[in-house]
Amino acid sequence: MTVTEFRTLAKQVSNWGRWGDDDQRGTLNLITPDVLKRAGASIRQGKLFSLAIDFNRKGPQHGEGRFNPHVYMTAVSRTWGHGEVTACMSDDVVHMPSQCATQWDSLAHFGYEGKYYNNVPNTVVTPQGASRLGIEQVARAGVASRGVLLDIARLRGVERLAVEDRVMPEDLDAAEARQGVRVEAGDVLLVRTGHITVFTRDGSREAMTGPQPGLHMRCAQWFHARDVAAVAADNLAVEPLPPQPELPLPLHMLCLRDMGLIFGEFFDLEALAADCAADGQYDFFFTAPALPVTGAVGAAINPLAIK
Ligand code: UVW
Repeated sequence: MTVTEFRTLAKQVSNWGRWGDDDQRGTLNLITPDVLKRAGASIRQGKLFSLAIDFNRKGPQHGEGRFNPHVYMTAVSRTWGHGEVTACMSDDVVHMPSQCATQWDSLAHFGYEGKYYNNVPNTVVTPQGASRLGIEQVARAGVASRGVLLDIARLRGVERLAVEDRVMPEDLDAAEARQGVRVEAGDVLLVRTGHITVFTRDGSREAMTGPQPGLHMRCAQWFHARDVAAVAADNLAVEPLPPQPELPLPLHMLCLRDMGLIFGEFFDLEALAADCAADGQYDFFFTAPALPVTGAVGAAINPLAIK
């Protein structure tokens, strides 16, 4: 994929101005009351799946930069009261990067050529946080909709994709056809590569954060054509790693900056995918609210799929 192709794609998928020049919610605007009602109707069996990996010191981060969560106790079973009945109370502090495990990227997380979504200059992000497009925008929009899982590993008949594999738009079409489901406007799309199992099953942080399979940048066109509200996957960056110096993380650039479409990463889709394969229901109610932390550019989350 050349830079020229990238620029052509960027023009095709741009949503700048679509919901107004001041819009900060991007494709989350596609989750309309009708979409939410349809989402509710996709709870048909009463099964619930948590799609988060565990948040603890044994998480996938290592090396410089991002680190794994630390829990510090600020009160350890402290005794309250002096009478016959004494109470005990514990409090804590959780110290972690927003992007250390299962997460949303806000629209202030990734841009290019000095701009974030909707022509917002990158100077809105300062050491104190983002004054526009922060995660509070995602939090207030909610992130609850119909979710659809497209299982690309199962489509290709493998446990997980190989490091050099790319998910192309044609794979998304083929998975829909095989699974008998269609991604509609306002849906949250979950894509399974199986890559998370290098960490959850094999315990390799290096493989989890190293070279890995992911969605090719041409998938941006597919997301745009279908009016997807958000996209999440079971790898580190939705798209393949490592980034190429001449075009770093092109799917991030096209989706977060040009479309205003947020990414969910480090989703553990294994149990959900096995259940979907068993019962044939690949759509569900999906919710993954972020905490409205003013100015943060990402959020740790516990996404839920309810069938
Ligand atoms: C990077 O910032 C590299 O990616 P992510 O959105 O996956 O956290």
